[in-house]
Order: sequence, then structure tokens, then C-alpha cells
Amino acid sequence: MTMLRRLRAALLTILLLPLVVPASAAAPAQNNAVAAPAPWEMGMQPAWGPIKREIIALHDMVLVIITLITLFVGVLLGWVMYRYNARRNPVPSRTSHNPVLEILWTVIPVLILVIIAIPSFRLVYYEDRTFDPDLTIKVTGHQWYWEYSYPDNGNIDFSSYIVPDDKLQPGQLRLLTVDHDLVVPVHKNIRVLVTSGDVIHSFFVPALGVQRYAIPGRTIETWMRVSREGIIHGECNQICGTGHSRMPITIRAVSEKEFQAWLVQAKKEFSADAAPAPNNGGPRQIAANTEVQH
Ligand SMILES: [Cu+2]
Repeated sequence: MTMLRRLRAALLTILLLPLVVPASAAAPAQNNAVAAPAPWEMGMQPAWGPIKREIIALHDMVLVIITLITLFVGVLLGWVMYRYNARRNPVPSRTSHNPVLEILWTVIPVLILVIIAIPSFRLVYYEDRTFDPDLTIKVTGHQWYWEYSYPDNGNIDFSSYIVPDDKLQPGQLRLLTVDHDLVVPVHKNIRVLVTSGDVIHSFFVPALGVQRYAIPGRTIETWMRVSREGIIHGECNQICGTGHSRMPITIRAVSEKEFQAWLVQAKKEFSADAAPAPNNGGPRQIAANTEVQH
């Protein structure tokens, strides 16, 4: 008897766990934080901005709905197998139609889909663009690095290459660290324009809920807003050639004051308006070291 009770408790825990621990609850609170994938992560990466928060909220809502549906169908199946098997029910009913039931099992699923579709479409449009952006950043994918431009901040333009394994500093993440971070201010609406210089890439930053294809000859708009200071890691997630795994994205979110200070420095170093235009600290050299080895 106690065995059965224990089994039932274990089963209930497994079934109800997703309801009790939604993905958003897994967010660890840290200062000097880094947003990156972690071993054995079950849910999504914790949200670092409003878009990701909305994505997690929709995910949690759908998770509750599908859990209830699965439980309902499971119980129904169990009941049919138990109550209406040949032994217990030797003379089966000959019913072949039940209009009320048929209308219900059509209309209720449609209603459930509508209930899911409304917040889903709202989210798609929310992710689409920001009105009144505080600044614009242009992201260009290349084989195999990212190029970042700040067109409304003195035409700053620089390339961001992966840091090869043998040049990593302690604490830097392998395959996710770059030589020049994409620096952004926190609590600002940042318009992001994504394009490509060669093949299709994808600008993917999970903690911010941002993912846009980088397509040559096309500019695709999206936006982001970072709600805390720290380092956010992302990567190209569209297979773009042999160096695909070696074009990570590192965003450094800083306060407005630090951002202004960085802009002054970056304008000297990276601005196309500054003369003579310096090389980006020799990214080509680093690129030569990061050739993919098979
Ligand atoms: Cu890629």
C-alpha cells in the first residue's frame, strides 16, 4: 500500500513539476553576471530583457495548456481501457454518431488554438520592431565573424572575431568569447538591423530573445532591450560554412555613462569618420589562427 502511494506521489511530482517550476523561475540572481548556456540546463536561458520575458511567459502558458490536455487525454484513455474492455463490457454500444459530442470536440480545440494564437501573434509583433529607438546598431554576418556598426554614433564600425582557445583569459568561455564585444547601454530600446556580406547567417542571442536571419542583400529589423549590466553570449545559429561554430556573439551591457565613455574611445578606434582609419586591432590575424581544424 505504501509502495503504491509512493509511486503515485512520484508520478504526480513528474507530471506537475513543469507547472510548479516554470522556466522563468530558474533564473539565478548574480552580480557581474554572464548570460550563457549552462550544463544540464532544462529550461530556457534566464531573461535579460522584456522580449525574452514575454517569450518565457508564452512558453509557460502553453506548457500549462498542453499538460492539462495530455492529462485529460491520458485519463480518458485509461478509463476506456479499464471500463470498456471486452471482459467488463461484453455487449458494446452500437452508437456511431453523437452530434453534440462531435461539435464539442471540434469547437473546443479551435477555441484552445485561438486562446494560444492571440498572445502568440502579439508576441511576434512585439519582437518585430521598436518605435522610437534610442539607438541603432547594424549587424552584418560574414564568413566567419560579425561586423557591428553604430550609424548614429559617428559611424563606428568594427569586426568581432572569436578568441581562439589558446588566447582565452581565465573565466572566458570557450567558443563564446570574442575580441571586440558589441557594447550596448542598458534600459534603452535598441533597433537592430541585420544583414549579411556573403551567405545566410543568423543573429541569435537567447537571453534577449533575439533571433534574426542575416541575409545578403536584405536588411531585417528587430530590436532588443537589456535590463541588466553584464555579458550576454549568443552565436550564429544558421549553418553558414565550415567556420559556423566560430562566430559567437558577445554583448556587453553597460550603464549609459559607461556607454558614452566607450563611444568616445570607440570613435577614435573604429570610426569611419576618423582619419586615418585604423585596422580593427588585427582581427585578420586572429582569424588566421581560428581556421577550423578537422
Ligand atoms: Cu553560422
